[in-house]
Amino acid sequence: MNSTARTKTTQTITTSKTTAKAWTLLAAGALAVSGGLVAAPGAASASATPHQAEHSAATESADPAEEVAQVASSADAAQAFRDKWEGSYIDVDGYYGAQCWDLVAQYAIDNGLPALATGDGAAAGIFENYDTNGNAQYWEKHVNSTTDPDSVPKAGDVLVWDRSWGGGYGHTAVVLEADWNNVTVLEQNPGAANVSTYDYSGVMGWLSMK
Ligand SMILES: [Ca+2]
Repeated sequence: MNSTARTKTTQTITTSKTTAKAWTLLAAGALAVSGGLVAAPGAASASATPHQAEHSAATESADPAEEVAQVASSADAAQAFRDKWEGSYIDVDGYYGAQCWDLVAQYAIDNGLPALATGDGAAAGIFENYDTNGNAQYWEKHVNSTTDPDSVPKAGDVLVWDRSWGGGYGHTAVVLEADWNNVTVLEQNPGAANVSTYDYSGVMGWLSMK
């Protein structure tokens, strides 16, 4: 896993993604407008390849509605969690005081799920042992990519850092907001539940509630 900070900027990624989509739509006789790409009225019927335009539109609009609903729900969960716990010391297991793990465990519990399992007692284990610790039943795993522009966590995901963090135990927190370069989380240890912003150094990935 590459634990170095991402080097590509948001602008680079946006340009790259826009260019790719623009090519598809323009090839189908569509029109790019500022703030997004929208097919020009009548473009499909005037195009030599209307089926390509229809296919593109269907492909891009079928799942996003469902995706938007999930994102909203997940963001709501993150906001509710922050409203309830920011400034508090959370100690779910009664061991070692308010650890980083206690916060994400409480987050799972608040959402009707079992406390996130580590498999080995380390925060990093939440992610490293995903295939065996039981988290797969309730959470979807996303590996942090330094090249895939879609590799950005959403509000409400549980972020997990590698063992370069936390004195070899890793680190974990609840995502409040994220873009390609930075992620803002609610975390604890050190300190009570608090909001911090980081780049992606050492981030192995994140888990999304299924
Ligand atoms: Ca604890």
